[in-house]
Amino acid sequence: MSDRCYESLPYTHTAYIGVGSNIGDKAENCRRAIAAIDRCEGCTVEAKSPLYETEPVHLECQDWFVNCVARIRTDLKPETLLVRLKAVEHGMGRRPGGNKFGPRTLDLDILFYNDRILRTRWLQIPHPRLHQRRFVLKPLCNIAPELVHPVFGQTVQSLLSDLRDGGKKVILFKCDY
Ligand code: PH2
Ligand code: MG
Ligand code: MG
Repeated sequence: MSDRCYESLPYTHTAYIGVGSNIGDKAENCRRAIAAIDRCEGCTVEAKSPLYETEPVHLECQDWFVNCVARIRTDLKPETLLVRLKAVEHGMGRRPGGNKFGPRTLDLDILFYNDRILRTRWLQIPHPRLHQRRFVLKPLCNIAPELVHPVFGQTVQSLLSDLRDGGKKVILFKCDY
């Protein structure tokens, strides 16, 4: 991550990945996931936010999550990146099925891919709910406050300050991991 020479890397795209876990050693799952993404061919992790302990949303009767966000540089097209991220999830014990919003060892979501807008059955970029989620906007703000959402034309910082979610709890947990 830190000892690479970015100047010489051919990676041309910038993507933001949401990372979450609420089963097992949640912080360790997030740390290992980011390391695994960095090892994927065609991807390098350029920045990662602190880890946050976050109150569950959408399905509230489940354990709290640990969440963070990573910025990557990549040569992979979005569909291929999604396949790689699914493989990382699978490698960390995630299995298909289960509640869409329910407990998971690892969840990796593409939040942004350059300023691309993509809406297919399999993949929606920007992530369709990111602007409603404090557990995404808060860590995103740590690494990219000025990033503009290509659909809403608002910065991440402004989306966070406009957010009316009843004050869902997002608590700083760890900066170094
Ligand atoms: N992921 C969900 C549903 N709810 N809540 C929090 N706090 N963090 C998450 O990552 C999360 C969630 C489904 O992807
Ligand atoms: Mg998700
Ligand atoms: Mg997901």
